[in-house]
Amino acid sequence: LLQDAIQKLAKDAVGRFVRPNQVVGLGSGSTAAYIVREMAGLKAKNTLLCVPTSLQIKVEAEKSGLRFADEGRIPDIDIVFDGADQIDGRFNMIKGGGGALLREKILISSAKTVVIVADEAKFVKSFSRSVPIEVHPMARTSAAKKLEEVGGRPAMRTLDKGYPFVTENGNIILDTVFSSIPDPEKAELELKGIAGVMEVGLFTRKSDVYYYRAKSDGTFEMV
Ligand code: DER
Repeated sequence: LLQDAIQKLAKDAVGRFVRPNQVVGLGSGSTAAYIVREMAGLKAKNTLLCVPTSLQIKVEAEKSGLRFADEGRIPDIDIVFDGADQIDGRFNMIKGGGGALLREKILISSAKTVVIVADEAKFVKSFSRSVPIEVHPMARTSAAKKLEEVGGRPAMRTLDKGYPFVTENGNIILDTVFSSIPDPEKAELELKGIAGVMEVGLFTRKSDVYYYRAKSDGTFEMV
């Protein structure tokens, strides 16, 4: 039922927001993949230029027969579709569960319009999960120490056999638990200031963002 809801919302979002000749940013994750699959059926598909944020979504876009823009087109992103790991009551987001947060934030910060698609479980009053923090491998210990000094509990993200997860930028991710994040905007800036931190999975609300919520009863809503 939830999959049906995501399928329906993807159809609605693509129909409502995608126009011919757009440069479209593609966020990563399984929910964003529904959007990309929906784009396969667009009549104007060949007029679009896409900018993927990971190999995962790039492969989905290739399967959908989509064309790609040169990354230099980043300032011209008309719209970006992306998922999220948590969305709080003031529409701040935790992202990075898929490890693509650095490229996702580049697109989201430059796109004219942002469309976030997420299932209802992702919408919370206040954050209740770790914050993915992308760190240069050289700073894996020094940044972890600084994160502890500001009250975080960092843990290097590993694959199932204990191998460190490495992002497409060659960095590691420290999933960091904070007891509370009263001011996500301030926290984002403070954490970004730690040497070796390449990106922080806190995305504070910017204008022109639309949120789709898929519900387990098979329906969806724009919030
Ligand atoms: O990495 C991210 O921020 C992604 O948006 C992601 O974590 C959401 O992925 P999902 O749609 O597969 O839950």
